[in-house]
Amino acid sequence: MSLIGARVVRKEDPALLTGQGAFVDDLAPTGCAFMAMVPSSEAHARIVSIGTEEARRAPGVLAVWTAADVADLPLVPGPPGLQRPLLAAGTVRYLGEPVAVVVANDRYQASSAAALVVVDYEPLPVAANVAAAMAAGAPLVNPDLPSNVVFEQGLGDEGLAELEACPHRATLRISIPKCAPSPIEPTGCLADWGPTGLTEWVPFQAPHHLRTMLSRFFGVSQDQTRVILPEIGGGFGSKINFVPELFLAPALSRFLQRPVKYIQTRSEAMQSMYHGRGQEQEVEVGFDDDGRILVLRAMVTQDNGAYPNETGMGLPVLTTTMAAGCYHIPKVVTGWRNVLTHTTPVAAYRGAGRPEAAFLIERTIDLVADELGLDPVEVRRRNVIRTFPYATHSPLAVYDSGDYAGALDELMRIMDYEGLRAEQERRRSDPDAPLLGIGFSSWLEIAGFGPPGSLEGFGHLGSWESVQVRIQPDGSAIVYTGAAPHGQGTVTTFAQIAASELGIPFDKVSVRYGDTAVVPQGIGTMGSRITPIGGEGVRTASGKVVERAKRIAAHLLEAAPEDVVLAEDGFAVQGTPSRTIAWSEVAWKSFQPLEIPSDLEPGALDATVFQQVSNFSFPSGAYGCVVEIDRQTGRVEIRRMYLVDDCGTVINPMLAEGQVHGGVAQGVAQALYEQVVYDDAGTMLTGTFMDYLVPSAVEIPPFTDSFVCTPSTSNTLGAKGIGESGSVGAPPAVVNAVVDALSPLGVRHVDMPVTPEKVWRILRDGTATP
Ligand code: MCN
Repeated sequence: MSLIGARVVRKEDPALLTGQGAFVDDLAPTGCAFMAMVPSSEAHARIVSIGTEEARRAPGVLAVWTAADVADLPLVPGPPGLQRPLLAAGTVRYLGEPVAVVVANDRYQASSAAALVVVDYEPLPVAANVAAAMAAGAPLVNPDLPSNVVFEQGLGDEGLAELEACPHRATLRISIPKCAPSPIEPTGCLADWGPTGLTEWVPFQAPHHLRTMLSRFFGVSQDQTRVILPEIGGGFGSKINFVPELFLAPALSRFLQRPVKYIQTRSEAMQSMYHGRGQEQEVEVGFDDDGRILVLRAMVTQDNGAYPNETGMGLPVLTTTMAAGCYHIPKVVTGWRNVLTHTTPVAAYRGAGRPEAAFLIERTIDLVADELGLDPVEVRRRNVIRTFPYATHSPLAVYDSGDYAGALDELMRIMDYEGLRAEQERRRSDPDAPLLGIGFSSWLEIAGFGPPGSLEGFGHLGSWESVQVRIQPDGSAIVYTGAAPHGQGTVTTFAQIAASELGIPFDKVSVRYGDTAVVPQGIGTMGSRITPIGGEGVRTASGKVVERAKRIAAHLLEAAPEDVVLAEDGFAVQGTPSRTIAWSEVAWKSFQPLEIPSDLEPGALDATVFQQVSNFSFPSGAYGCVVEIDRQTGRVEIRRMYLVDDCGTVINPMLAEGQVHGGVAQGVAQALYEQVVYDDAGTMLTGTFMDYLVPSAVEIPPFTDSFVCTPSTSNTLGAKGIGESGSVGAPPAVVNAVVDALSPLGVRHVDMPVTPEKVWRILRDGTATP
């Protein structure tokens, strides 16, 4: 009867496939006005003047606002003391920062008029990267702060003596460039102030938090503030951040007494949608003759862009928390710093700090193997953790369960490692054959954000999720949840869990989310939490409903409650299968006082839980990658990726595989293609998809999938998150394969993205320096 583990097709798809899903841009209420932003054309400059007259006179224009017009409004919600303005006031701090906003009767009038706003800038010195921002005399991004380093936890001397005592030592410097999240739907919103208050339709990952912030921002009660999620075309973390547009549209709607819509263009998304990644890592590692790692010291410097936010500042914390990966390392010392630069703000992007951690430790493992001339798989085997729970160097991370060696064994089984090494040897002696590289990553990440108290400093992340399960009088079930999915199949997953727990057919279970007037409280999507926390909530709430329903069923069947068991779409008396009653009958009778036990109150069969869990979950896996490198052009082609995942109990293997493939696609993209580039003046050189390669199906390699399963001990489902796994595990596997292919040239490290030009230069110069 259980659907846990079944390849059920998605309930979400029929509406999307038949064009009936409504995204925010499909909504067009009567009288809707359109908003366009005027972005800064400078990375750092004093605003001398803003000329708005011509724009105001343009056809259809209803209002043009600059900082002076919003002076009475609060700042955009963010870390206290570090909040950004709605519109740049006096100074712009990154290219693309909103300077003015124009509202007109249609979007073309709005964007044409926005182009007529004339801003006179006096350019100021720019710090476009962390090196420039940390240099002596660097221009301050935030003049109210003493330096561009906003938060820092130094390494000090800790671990140095232990490092000195190690038989072998090595160092590694890694630079991880920024990525643009690039969901298929850029962001947008539609705000409407009506007689009952504000309604905002917005693709957002935490609607209740936005509701709270809107209500505070405008000084109206939560009752008068409603946030509705339309269909969402992907988010990948980028739709969890507060941006000025989400507050400007309601402000303008209130002012104009008309609905106001904003739809970001693709070019605006490249500049304004918060970027991800962006780290400099310095690693020192000490190890013995057998490749056992004894000491790891790592300093992580995070580029936060011009305005820091909670998720962005949390990135180096997550990286350093997970820096030791799945390995038992007796001494781990980590430090981090958040640095402001004159670039687009940086925030969570799929994986958020954990891809960077996996890259750090998995590159380090290969470095150790290289130093000792050992096989990288063998070095992994010698260092992996084998007993659980495992307390790490960080109080945040106590690993719940895992079988890291088992995942490696499974990887060896599916990829014919020995055959590949033999082929590599043959290729190396044939100057005309492409180089072959084989790379691994035994990655591990922290997901299921988070147990109570663990993420208090991270704004709205954690720590519970709301779920209500309600049986309708016709015997169908509705699951209401505060989880706010944006493409990952939550409706199907929750329906599978509820159907399994309630014994109600899958087709008779529906799932509602994403309207704060329908689901009053919730947290949302971040840190692959919906299945381990929200899914657990579905199970808990369903169990409570079953308990109440059993008592009524027992009363109606004239049996003892302990003898009543779930049967197909209803209940039966144990040992007497012919004595049954349907859910519909029990649900209908639950409203009738004379039909239920006298100590029960009449009312719906429902239960609400605010589900908490005892710990994060720690998904892991072993990925293998085989690359071929063209010796003439430097082009890296991935021949195949081998993916072994452990997300504990798999609820829906088809959706889990889809999640892995999507994440791996993003990981491969980061490893080989994607990189946001700024010049020293803070000008973004990768402002369009002509310069920033988001891979298509052609660039995505074939995969071989497999799963191992170590159930999580953090929830009774045994589920770990899998929504970010691929993006965590893929980059080091790909880059390790590239370095493996180039290792005869003395190459020990190549930074991402491994572009053909980079590899071509290495091949041409025959040098280890990329
Ligand atoms: N699943 C499963 N068994 C498990 C865990 C998950 O079958 N043990 C499947 C379920 O189908 C579930 C899905 O995987 O619906 C993802 O579940 P989970 O790992 O709990 O992650 P979340 O639902 O919390 O999703 C968030 C995660 C994050 S943080 C980002 S970013 C992300 C992602 O997932 N962005 C996505 N996946 C995305 N997928 C799409 N299509 N679009 C995005 O923007």
